[in-house]
Order: sequence, then C-alpha cells, then structure tokens
Amino acid sequence: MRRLRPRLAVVSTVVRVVAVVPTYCEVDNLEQLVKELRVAVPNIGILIVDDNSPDGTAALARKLAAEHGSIDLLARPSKQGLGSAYRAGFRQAIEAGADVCVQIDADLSHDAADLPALLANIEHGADLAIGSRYVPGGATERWPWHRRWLSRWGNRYAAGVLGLAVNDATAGYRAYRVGALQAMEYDTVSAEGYGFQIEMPYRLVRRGGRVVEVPIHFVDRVRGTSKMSGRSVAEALGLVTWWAARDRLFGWRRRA
Ligand SMILES: Nc1nc2c(ncn2[C@@H]2O[C@H](COP(=O)(O)OP(=O)(O)OP(=O)(O)O)[C@@H](O)[C@H]2O)c(=O)[nH]1
Ligand SMILES: [Mg+2]
Repeated sequence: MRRLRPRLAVVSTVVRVVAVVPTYCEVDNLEQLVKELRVAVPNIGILIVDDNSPDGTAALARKLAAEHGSIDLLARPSKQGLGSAYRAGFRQAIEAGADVCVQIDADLSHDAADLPALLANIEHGADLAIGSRYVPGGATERWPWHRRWLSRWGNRYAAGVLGLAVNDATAGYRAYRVGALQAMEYDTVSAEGYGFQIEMPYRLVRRGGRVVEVPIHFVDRVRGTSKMSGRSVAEALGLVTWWAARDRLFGWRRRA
C-alpha cells in the first residue's frame, strides 16, 4: 500500500542547507544519493567527509563535485569514526556559512525525499528534526530481527534512563539548526558511534533545545557493508548508563 506522506516544499531559499555525508567505502551508493538529494532539495550544499576509503569513494566524490557543483570533499587520512566525521563536517559547513546542517547516511537507508519534511520542521522552529523509525508512520525495512530488537530496546533504554522524550535517539537522519549546534557545543561531544547520536539530542534538550520527530521508512542498505560494530553498541550502553547514574546519584547540576 502506498504510504501517505506529506511532501512539504522548503519554504525559504535564503536558508543555506548543507548535507554532511560521512563515507567509508560507499562507492556504489554515493552517486545515487547525490542525485536524490538534489531532486529533493535542489539548492542543497553537500559536504562529503571521507576517511580514505580504499574503494575510491573520494575520487568519485571529486568527480561528482566537478559534474554537479556545490559539493565539497573533506578528505581525512584514516578511518576515525562517525562522530568525529560529523564534528569535522559540521565545523567546515558552519565556517562556510551553513544555517542548517543535515546528517544523512550514504548507504541509501535514508530517503532523500523525506528531507523537505525535516527542513520544514526546522523552518517552523525546531532546533533538531529527527527522521524517526519509532513514531507512528515510521518503519524499518529489511532489517533482521536482532538488529530491530537491539535498536528498539536500545532506544527504549536510553529514553527511559535519561528521561529523554525521543523515540529514535540513535537515528542517523537529522537536520540541525546551526545556532543550536553552536549553543550545545557539538564539537566537545566525544562519543563516536551510537553514543554520538544519543548524546547530541540529550545535550540539546538539556540546554533547552526543541526536538521534533518526523516519521521515516528506514531501509537496510542493499550495497556495501555495514560499519556498525559491537564496540559502538557497548560505548553507547556504557555512556548512557554513566550519564543516567551521574544525573541521579550525584545530583549532577552542571550542564551536560
Ligand atoms: N567518514 C566516515 N564515515 C563513516 C565511518 N563509519 C561509518 N561511516 C559512514 O557513516 C554512515 C553510516 O554507517 P553504516 O555502516 O551504514 O552504519 P549504520 O547505518 O549504523 O549500520 P547499518 O544499518 O548496518 O548500515 C555511512 O555513510 C558510512 O559510510 C567512519 O569512520 N568515517
Ligand atoms: Mg547504514
């Protein structure tokens, strides 16, 4: 059955939106992503943050930049993790004048057609709009049961112990207002994998930021391999438990 989903137009053309796309071995996915982003939001800037992928992703990024324009490549010497890639990407995008930074995976799990809905929420006052699998209308497709279970219960655990009213805090599809990123001092977030995804809304909400979740259908990657690791899950579990304990046991008053 065809899903009914609002396709909202981006209201303003003066808001500078930059999609920060971290890549590690995404040579089979990147071109399609770039094309779909430009169909969804024609004037979007794209910043590809590549960690010296051995499959030639950076060379493809350079070719796409020459063909399509308004595409930048931040080429880093080695694989340094997702959180670090986003911090470096946000920094560069903000220095270049972005008003809104988008997070999107390169593996086509996130549908670029959902982006106007995320951006419309930012334009209407949200500091962070999350493409969420776990609100009514959201879904996960082609994921094995154990990934689904881990993601669903990991999110329930984080929301429960942190008192964070976000259903999908590990989601990788987001739009941030740049002022909110700066106010929450995003560049001092130290987590790398899922911990990074959770720490960002956790900090933002503690500092009075407004989060909105927009339903999306997440589809497991068809090409390339997942970089999800047990280490990233363990890091997130440890950090969330530590933040919750710190908040409760020690009556932590300092801003997260
Ligand atoms: N620059 C950079 N990009 C990364 C790194 N690790 C992952 N990525 C990219 O980050 C995005 C998300 O990584 P995925 O491997 O899809 O991880 P995931 O989405 O959590 O896991 P799956 O659902 O199994 O795909 C993809 O675009 C990756 O290419 C990294 O260390 N550096
Ligand atoms: Mg993925």
